[in-house]
Amino acid sequence: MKTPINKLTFPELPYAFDALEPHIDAMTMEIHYTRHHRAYFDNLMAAVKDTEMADMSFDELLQNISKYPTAVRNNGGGHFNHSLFWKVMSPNGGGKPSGELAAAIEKEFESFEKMQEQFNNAAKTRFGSGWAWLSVKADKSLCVCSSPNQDNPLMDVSECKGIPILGLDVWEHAYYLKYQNKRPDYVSAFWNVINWAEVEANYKAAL
Ligand code: MN3
Repeated sequence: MKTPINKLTFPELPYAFDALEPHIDAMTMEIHYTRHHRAYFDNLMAAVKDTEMADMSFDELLQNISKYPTAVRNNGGGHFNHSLFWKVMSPNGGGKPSGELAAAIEKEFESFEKMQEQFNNAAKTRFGSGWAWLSVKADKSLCVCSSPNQDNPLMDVSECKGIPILGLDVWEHAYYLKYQNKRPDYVSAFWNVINWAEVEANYKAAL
């Protein structure tokens, strides 16, 4: 996002709280969007107010995040990550990608199923709170990884740099009400709501 940070707005949720049932329950969606994401957004705005960061583009800030306060890293990451997360899900989601994205996945991972296996593994084995990602690297190839806390592959501190095109929130707040400690069940359910048209649009934009 090239938008200056002080011009960012809190995004609309593109569907109703109960739209992703039964895979993601309505109460989790409501709390996650209206409280967790809202808090990251409000805290980001408060952290950049009256600083040089306010006029920077959001992408530029994330790409240079090591120079800025931890509150900006955590809340800026939180805002970016959740904004992406809501959009890569849809009540009409699921299935498999098509077109250029499908071809790129087969080229990199051999098959959709092998990419899925790597992604599931990244999501399940991230210890504590974090995210799993499918990203486009600088050489335009795809990669799967996970990150701690609210970090993401755009950040200069990331161990797996790239432009994220698909992300899964594996913080307990994303699944605990419905799945309790069974993170693998939540990770499996995610595939039923992925909006592949959006992920493919993200892929094309990243090239
Ligand atoms: Mn979250």
